[in-house]
Amino acid sequence: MKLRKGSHDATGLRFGIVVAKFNKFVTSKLLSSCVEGLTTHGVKADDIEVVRVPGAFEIPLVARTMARTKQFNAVICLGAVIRGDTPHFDYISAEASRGIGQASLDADVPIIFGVLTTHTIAQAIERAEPTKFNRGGEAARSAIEMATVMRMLRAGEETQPSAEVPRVRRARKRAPRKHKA
Ligand code: INI
Repeated sequence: MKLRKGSHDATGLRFGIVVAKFNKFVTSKLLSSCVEGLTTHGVKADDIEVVRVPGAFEIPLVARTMARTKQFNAVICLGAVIRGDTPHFDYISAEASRGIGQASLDADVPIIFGVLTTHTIAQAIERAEPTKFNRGGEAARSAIEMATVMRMLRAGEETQPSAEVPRVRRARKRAPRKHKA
């Protein structure tokens, strides 16, 4: 059996981030957690390039353009689309998700969907909060995992069995045996 899976060691990798300014009170938190997630896994600050766009609708074009430069091992998209009283939410969120997926396939580079789509402002805040769902940090980890697995696939390498973390089976605690007197 051949096994290939990404790692979380991002040393030497380069990342692009596209972040929407719309709902900045949420997206600025996503951005800081994402950058922190990348740097704690070994990415140098100089190897991260951030581009701001007006809203989530504008993310796919910029993500695709960045990815097509081939200067980045992965591109991360960050945004927050929050439902309002009109159908606007449905158009923006559908176009952002479809466009980001398409951009990744077109450019042949991992592009990560770190765009929140929520019913309420409270849900968005909760998901951007580093101490709660921390979707910014999660997007960083997904980007590293995809960048490393794609590098491996392209080089035709395999994950060494020793790199696998063995599952530790916990012994069930037994009641002490009663000894006959
Ligand atoms: N953009 C977002 O990123 N989030 C939203 O919640 C949002 N809403 O609700 O309108 C939003 N709209 C702006 C949109 O992304 C574009 O920037 C705009 O339509 C110009 O093309």
